[in-house]
Amino acid sequence: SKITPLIAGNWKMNGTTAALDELQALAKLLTTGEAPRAMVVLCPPATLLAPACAKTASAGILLGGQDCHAANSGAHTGDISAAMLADAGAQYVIVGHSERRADHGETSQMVCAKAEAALGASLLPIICVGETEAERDAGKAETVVEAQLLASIPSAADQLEIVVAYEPVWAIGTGRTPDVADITQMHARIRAILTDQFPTRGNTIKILYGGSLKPNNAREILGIEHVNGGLVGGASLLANDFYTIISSV
Ligand code: G2H
Repeated sequence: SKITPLIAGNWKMNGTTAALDELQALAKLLTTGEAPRAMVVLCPPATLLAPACAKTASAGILLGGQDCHAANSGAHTGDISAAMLADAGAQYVIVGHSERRADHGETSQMVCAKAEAALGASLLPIICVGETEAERDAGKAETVVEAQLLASIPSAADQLEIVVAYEPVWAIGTGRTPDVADITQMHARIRAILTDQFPTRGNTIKILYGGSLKPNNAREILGIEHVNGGLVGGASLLANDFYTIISSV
């Protein structure tokens, strides 16, 4: 398709400066091997963004944050703004990951405000949605994802670039993935919603799949229509595994 695929790694709360060696190894694989078809984004802990820049720039690896506050600055102890992430070298930021929604009570309205803040700081937000296992079992997966999409994506998405990540909650870190047919159906549904909501850009918004994407299932999942790349957690921590996934596109 004409959409350039994107593979994003999400290190979550993993990695100290020692992990920069792994990043160096990834950079080496990317510069010595065949040039990947996909764009590569790595979202390390915010503490590693600035030191990661030196390792990633020459290999074309882009950097992202894992969350941002909706405000630019102010009395928000412990939070990080989109402008701060940009200043540390990020070009992307994940917002609304299910772990943020679950652990920090983030609603879709809050996620939307974060995505707007990201766009305001010239970051591309990677906006995450996905149903729980109970919701899927109840036949509500598509309804839940649709409601999350409509409430989480800023209207500016028809003028500015955003990325959507579909991550079924029950597939995250569990080693379980949906059937190809289920991913196919959900991504087609998401594409239809995006095209309907955003007549100008909806057709080109990247829709990533996330949830136990591994070297052994990447080729099949990344080959599905309207899967424009992946958001990789656990398997992005090891350079060889992440590189295998990147090379599967
Ligand atoms: C989903 C994914 C990355 P994992 O959260 O965001 O993690 O690949 O470990 O399931």
